[in-house]
Amino acid sequence: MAQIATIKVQTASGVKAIPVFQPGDINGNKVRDILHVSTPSGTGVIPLTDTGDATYGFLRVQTQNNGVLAFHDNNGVLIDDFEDGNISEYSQNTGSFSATTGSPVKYGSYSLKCGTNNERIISSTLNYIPSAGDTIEWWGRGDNSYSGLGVIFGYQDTNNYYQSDMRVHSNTLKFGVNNGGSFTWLISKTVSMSQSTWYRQVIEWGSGGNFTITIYDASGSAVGSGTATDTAHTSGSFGFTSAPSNGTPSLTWDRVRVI
Ligand SMILES: [Ca+2]
Ligand SMILES: [Ca+2]
Repeated sequence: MAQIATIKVQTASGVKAIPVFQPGDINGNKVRDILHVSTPSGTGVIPLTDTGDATYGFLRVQTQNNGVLAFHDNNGVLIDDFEDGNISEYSQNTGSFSATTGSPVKYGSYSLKCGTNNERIISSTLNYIPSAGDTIEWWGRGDNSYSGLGVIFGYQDTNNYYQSDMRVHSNTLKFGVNNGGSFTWLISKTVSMSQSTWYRQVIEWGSGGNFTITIYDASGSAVGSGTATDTAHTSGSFGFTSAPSNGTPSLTWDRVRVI
């Protein structure tokens, strides 16, 4: 049984290197491979539960006591890339959103699309749900003059959540909080964005409630950013929203992850 890889795991006491041994594949409905790893008490078995994850350089591990855990590496942890071609994990205005093939797509074969303004979908069952202390990255673009799009996180209910938008139609970076039904924009900043162009928004959600939100173009250059402080929410569901507009938008999201 030869060692085939080393998994580096960020633990509370630093990065731990786990040697990985692969005796062979076991093809089942969910478990494709089984890795044998050395543990303090002998050799343990780790079944890998999602073959698609390897594409993005991270690992989901089914553990005995803690459910499925997602392990970081330098490529981050996937929240959703829509490559399963469905939005069955989401609820609320699902009829207005779809995970489909066809341009535009930033990564893989599928992207999330919406052609209705002021709608949203929310999920608590994605591969990873971000919380305070995480940095969220998502790609988005608008393809006509009514197009503003965003993400929702820390969502408890319709009256309690954070929302961070790239409003291409109004060249605005907007970040706000709904706290007990009272919505406040904490960042509202002019950022020049073009239609039919991919942008990446990075949301640094500090564990103490300090937010830094930056929009980058596809070449990696920052085109605008803003900061805010708010501690109303520290965890909750994740989702996507279309901004209010006075026409029919053309919106696309792709790969969302924690980096
Ligand atoms: Ca899905
Ligand atoms: Ca995709």
